[in-house]
Amino acid sequence: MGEAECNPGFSTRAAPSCIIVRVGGYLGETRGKTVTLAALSDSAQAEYNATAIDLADRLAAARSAARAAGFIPKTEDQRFPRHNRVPLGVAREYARMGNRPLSPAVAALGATFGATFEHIGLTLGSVIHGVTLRDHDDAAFCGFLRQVLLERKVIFFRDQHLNEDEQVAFARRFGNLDAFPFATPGENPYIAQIIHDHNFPGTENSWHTDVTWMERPSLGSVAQCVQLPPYGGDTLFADSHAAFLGLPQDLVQRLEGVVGTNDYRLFLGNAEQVLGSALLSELKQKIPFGVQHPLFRTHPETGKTALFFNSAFLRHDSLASGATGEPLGAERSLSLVTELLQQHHRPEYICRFKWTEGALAFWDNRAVQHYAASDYYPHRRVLRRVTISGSRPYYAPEQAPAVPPLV
Ligand SMILES: O=C(O)CCC(=O)C(=O)O
Ligand SMILES: [Fe+2]
Repeated sequence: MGEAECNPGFSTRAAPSCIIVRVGGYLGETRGKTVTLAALSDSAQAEYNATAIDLADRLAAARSAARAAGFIPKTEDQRFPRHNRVPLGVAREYARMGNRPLSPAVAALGATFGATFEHIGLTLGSVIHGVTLRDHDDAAFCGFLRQVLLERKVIFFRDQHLNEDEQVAFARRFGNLDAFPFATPGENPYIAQIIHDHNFPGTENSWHTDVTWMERPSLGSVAQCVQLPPYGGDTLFADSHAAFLGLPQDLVQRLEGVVGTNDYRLFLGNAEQVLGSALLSELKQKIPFGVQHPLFRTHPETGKTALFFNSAFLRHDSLASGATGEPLGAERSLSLVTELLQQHHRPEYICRFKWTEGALAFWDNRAVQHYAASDYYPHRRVLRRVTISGSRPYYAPEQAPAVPPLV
């Protein structure tokens, strides 16, 4: 019998080991046996709704009477209960930003260049409209972009369509560049091509900050979309400062001063067969294989602490005390990393950028993690990336600007 022939509000779907019975929008499920859920009669449903409506009115009246008598949550702990610190992380970071997405001084500076801002997240991510990057190579404009990047952590531009050399020249205005040994270079050797299709599905779909296998991981990356899949292919960015501020207090204590070892094993795969052992050993000789970084990183320009790791490059069993070098041991290390990996993916920390061809993203690797949604297979997606040289990560909590009391 098809659903159309059933009683309205009651339908059954049978699968070999599972019977699902739907009653008035409620889905009951059991495995391996048939259940029957009786729909409420019309009169019982009406009686239930009358009771619920009456209760809703009385509860709302009681709450507003309590508010009038001064019972409103006042402390941080009352507003943000300990079991749910994620919104608190965002609120604290936003408070530290002055409870506005961008400082008036930087917004005013932007206006002098004809820039307008579309903020796509509360604490991170702004599309800067009204500027054509190839027209600007002056220090004042780059200083402005640097300020916006420091405040917004990741910035975007649409319809730039820079060629390889122009993209490299743009990135170079913000520092030296790191060539990338593990991707196919473009015609310009500072371009890393990120190409995915039916033979090579997207692989950057894990939360990470770039190139933590380097002793001095890149300051930031500048990526431009060259070819879009028909659907999907967005890149998500998560605020590593808010993620730090939203950590449960006991996890902060357990991670304080902890370092982890990062390496580029991900890129080696079946390297012995593909590269040959001579090239492989030359590679490991020239690029250190296994470098330690702190999990809490001080941003060298803002002083803010970030939760800093790359889930793919960090050796999950490698955590150690930064002070003594003593390993935490595999079991403790793995369990801490399991907790770490749950932080950045909370939607509250995230903004999501929908690419258009010719759009450009510039992210601060010291302030955000990113995740390229691999949701467009078998279609082709092409990005070009340039990375700007960074500095050795360190942790100096005394440099962190204070978080003001929440309003
Ligand atoms: O493909 C993307 O959106 C970003 C890939 C990535 O992780 C990177 O370029 O660092
Ligand atoms: Fe990346």
